[in-house]
Amino acid sequence: MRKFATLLLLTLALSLIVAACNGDDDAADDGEAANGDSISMEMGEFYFDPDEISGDAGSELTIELENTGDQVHNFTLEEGDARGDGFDAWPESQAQLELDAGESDSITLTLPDEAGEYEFICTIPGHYESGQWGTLTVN
Ligand SMILES: [Cu+2]
Repeated sequence: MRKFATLLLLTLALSLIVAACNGDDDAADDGEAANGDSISMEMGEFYFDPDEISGDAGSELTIELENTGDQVHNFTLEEGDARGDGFDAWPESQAQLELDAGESDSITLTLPDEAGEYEFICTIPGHYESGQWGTLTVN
C-alpha cells in the first residue's frame, strides 16, 4: 500500500512538471503579441486555434494561418460589428484571408488605435454558426 502511495505521488509530481513546461511556450503561441510580432493560428471545422488573440493598439500584427481542415475557411474582420454581438466595431475595411484545405498563408493587420474587443469570423455560410469565431483584444 505504501509503495502504491509513493508511486501515486511520483506520478502526480511528474504530471505537474510536464504541465509547468507546457506553460513555457513563447508569447506568440498563446495568442499575445507585441508590435511586429506574428501569431500562428490553425483553422478547421469549425474553429480557430487560438481563438483569443491580443496585441497593442496601433501596432502591426501578422497572423500565420494554416487551414488544417478538409474545407475552405477564411479569417475575416468585417467592418463594424457585423454580427451585432456587442463587439467593438472594426474601423478599417474588411480584412480577409481565405485558404483551401491544407493551405498556409499570412495576413498582416494594422490594429486600431482604440483599445477594444473585436471579433474575427469565418464568413462561409454555417461556419460562424458552428462556432468558427474568435476574439482579438486590442490593448
Ligand atoms: Cu470556415
